[in-house]
Amino acid sequence: MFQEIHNFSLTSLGWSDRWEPHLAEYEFGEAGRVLRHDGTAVLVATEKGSAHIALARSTPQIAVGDWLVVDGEAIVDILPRASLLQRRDPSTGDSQPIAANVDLVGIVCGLDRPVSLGRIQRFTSLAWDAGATPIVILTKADLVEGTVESEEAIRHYDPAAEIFSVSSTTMVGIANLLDRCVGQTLVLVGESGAGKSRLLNALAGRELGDTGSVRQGDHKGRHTTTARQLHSLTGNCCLIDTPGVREVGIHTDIATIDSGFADIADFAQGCRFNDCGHGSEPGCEVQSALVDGRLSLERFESWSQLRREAAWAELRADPAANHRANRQLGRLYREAKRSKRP
Ligand SMILES: Nc1nc2c(ncn2[C@@H]2O[C@H](COP(=O)(O)OP(=O)(O)OP(=O)(O)O)[C@@H](O)[C@H]2O)c(=O)[nH]1
Ligand SMILES: [Mg+2]
Ligand SMILES: [Zn+2]
Repeated sequence: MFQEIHNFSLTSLGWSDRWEPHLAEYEFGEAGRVLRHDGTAVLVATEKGSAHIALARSTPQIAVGDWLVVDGEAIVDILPRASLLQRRDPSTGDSQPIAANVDLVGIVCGLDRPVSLGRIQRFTSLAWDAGATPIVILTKADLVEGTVESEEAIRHYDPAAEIFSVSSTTMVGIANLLDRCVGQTLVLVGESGAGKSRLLNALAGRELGDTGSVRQGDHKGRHTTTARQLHSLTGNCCLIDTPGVREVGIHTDIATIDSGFADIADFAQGCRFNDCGHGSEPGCEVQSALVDGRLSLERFESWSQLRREAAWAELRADPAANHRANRQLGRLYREAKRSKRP
């Protein structure tokens, strides 16, 4: 039975015209969005309310944010996804879905600890790869003198970064961020203790997510949030809170990495040789951009690093391409070694 705990409209759950033709293909059933995934059951919201639906062994992998066609308490199908954010398990190489049908990936960093540019770049790549737009959210602005330095460090690394500095205690920047999220589904990712759940509460204007304290000294969080959950906020914004993760594995390919580094791709267009490795080749525009400061060394190195990781990921995903990938890897390593030389 559907419990009438909320009066959901499909629009408030993120429904839009784009889904209509997909739903129209089904003779019966109605649309419902997955709010939570408990392993053996999903919490699904339809216009009638929300209900827990047990998953059969044959049910395909469902992610929070998925749109389902449900008939009573049966899952008929999953509507084709507009985007899928997934992470790669660093130990097994398997990919795990984080959230489906997200428009924005909010990369949350607490200003009470050093901002990790590497982590931001990894999540940025994951977001583009998912088919979503990354935004960087610097929380706890109330705890620091100013946010400009951190913002500049991030922009130095990624000139196109969209950055929101906020405080969930003084509410500085919250209205601005809410404006950005109208009509969109935003998933919050980042380290434990970064302030994701507190931010959810600040954006919602009520207590939806549990928040926990951080340890004195190293500011590490306590993994307060244990499950991903989608919340419907005002402005038809849907927000998915996630448990903190420390390491994110790259699950993407070289072309996607490059699409997040359009400036480097532009420079590469100017290289004398089509297959320039951007090392010591004559007429390399990337190297000259490094020399005259149009491109920062940090950004170039993170691009090289992510490309190597993507090459590994491609290799794991397709052992048949071993030979080709090995040769490519060898070349990437040689390039990286060369680029490290002053
Ligand atoms: N001063 C201040 N403290 C904040 C702010 N945002 C979060 N905090 C505090 O930081 C601690 C961690 O916040 P949470 O929201 O629980 O962090 P989280 O990212 O959800 O952590 P996990 O659920 O473990 O992944 C809590 O003590 C919050 O009160 C902020 O803007 N300003
Ligand atoms: Mg939390
Ligand atoms: Zn070059």
